[in-house]
Amino acid sequence: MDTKSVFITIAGRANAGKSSLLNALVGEKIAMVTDKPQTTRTKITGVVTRGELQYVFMDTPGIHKAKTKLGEHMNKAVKDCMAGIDGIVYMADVTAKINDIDRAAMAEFAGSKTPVILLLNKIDLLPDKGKIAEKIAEFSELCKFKTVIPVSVRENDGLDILMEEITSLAVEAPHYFPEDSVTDQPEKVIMSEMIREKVMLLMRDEIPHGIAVTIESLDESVTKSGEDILNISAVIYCERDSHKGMVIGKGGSMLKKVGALAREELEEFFRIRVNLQLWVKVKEDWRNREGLIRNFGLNND
Ligand SMILES: Nc1nc2c(ncn2[C@@H]2O[C@H](COP(=O)(O)OP(=O)(O)OP(=O)(O)O)[C@@H](O)[C@H]2O)c(=O)[nH]1
Ligand SMILES: [Mg+2]
Repeated sequence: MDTKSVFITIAGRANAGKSSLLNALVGEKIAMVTDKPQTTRTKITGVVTRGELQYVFMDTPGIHKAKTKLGEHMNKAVKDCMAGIDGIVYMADVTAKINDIDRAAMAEFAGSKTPVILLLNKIDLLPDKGKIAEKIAEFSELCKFKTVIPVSVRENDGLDILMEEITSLAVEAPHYFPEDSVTDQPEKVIMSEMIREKVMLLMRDEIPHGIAVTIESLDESVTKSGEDILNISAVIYCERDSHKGMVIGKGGSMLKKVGALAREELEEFFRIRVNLQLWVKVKEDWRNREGLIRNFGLNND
C-alpha cells in the first residue's frame, strides 16, 4: 500500500485553543488545557492514522513576549516547529483583537512557501456572527492563507472541514509513527502534565506559571484483592516557600484536591488503578535558571 503522511504545526498566541484542538483531532486528551495563558511549554506531537494516511500534529507553546528564560525557550520551540512541515494551522481567538504577535507571525508566513490555514476559534462566543467576516478581512490583509476556517473546538464545529483541508496537503511518505500511537510523549511526561494541569486549574494566578512537576518513581504492584495498581511518586516544584504553603493548603487540603483530580484522570488514561503520592519542594526562580529548565526537560532541544 502506498502510504502518505502530513505534518502540521499548530501555532498561535497563548490561550487560542491550540491544545484543545490537538486533543479534539487526536480524540484523546494528550495535551493539558487551562483557561490561563502559557499553559503549554513544549512541543506536543499528536498522531492520527486513517488507512494509508498518517496525520502528525504538533501543538506548540503560545507565542508571547517572553519575560523569563523559560519563555524564551517556549518561543524557540515554536520556531523550531516551522521547518520541514507540510502546513501550518495558525489559530486565533476570534473574540481577541489582532496584535503585534499576530502581525509578526503573519509577516513570517508571508515570506515562506508553507501553506497556512487560519483557524478562527471560539465562534461559539460570538453573538454576532457578522464579526467573523470582519476578522477574516482584517487577517487577509496581512497574509495570503490557503483557507480561513471559523471553528469552535469546544462544540466540535468546523473541524471536519479542517481535516479535509489538511488531508489535501498530504504527500507520499512513510508512516513515521506506529499506527496505533496517539503521541510520542513519554508516559512520565503525560503523567507530570496531568498533575501540573490540576495545580494550574485550582490555583490563583501568581503560582501556576512557577510550577514544574517531575515523576520520581513509577512501579506496578498488586493489591491485596489482586488488582493491578500503578504507584506514582511525583514532586511539584514551586518558586518560593510561600507558594509551597499554598500548594499544600490548610492541613494539606489543596494537595489532596490536586491528587484526587489527577488520580482520576491518570486512571482513565492509563486504564489502571493509581496510587499517587505528591511531594512539594522549592527551587527558587527556576524559570530563569538554565540548568533547572534543562532538568525539567523544558529546554525544548
Ligand atoms: N468558548 C470556547 N472556549 C474554548 C474553545 N477552544 C478552547 N477554549 C478554551 O480556551 C482556553 C485555552 O485553551 P487551550 O487549548 O489551553 O489554549 P492554548 O492555545 O493551547 O493555550 P497555551 O498553551 O497557553 O498557548 C481553555 O479554557 C479552553 O477550554 C472554543 O472553541 N470555545
Ligand atoms: Mg496549549
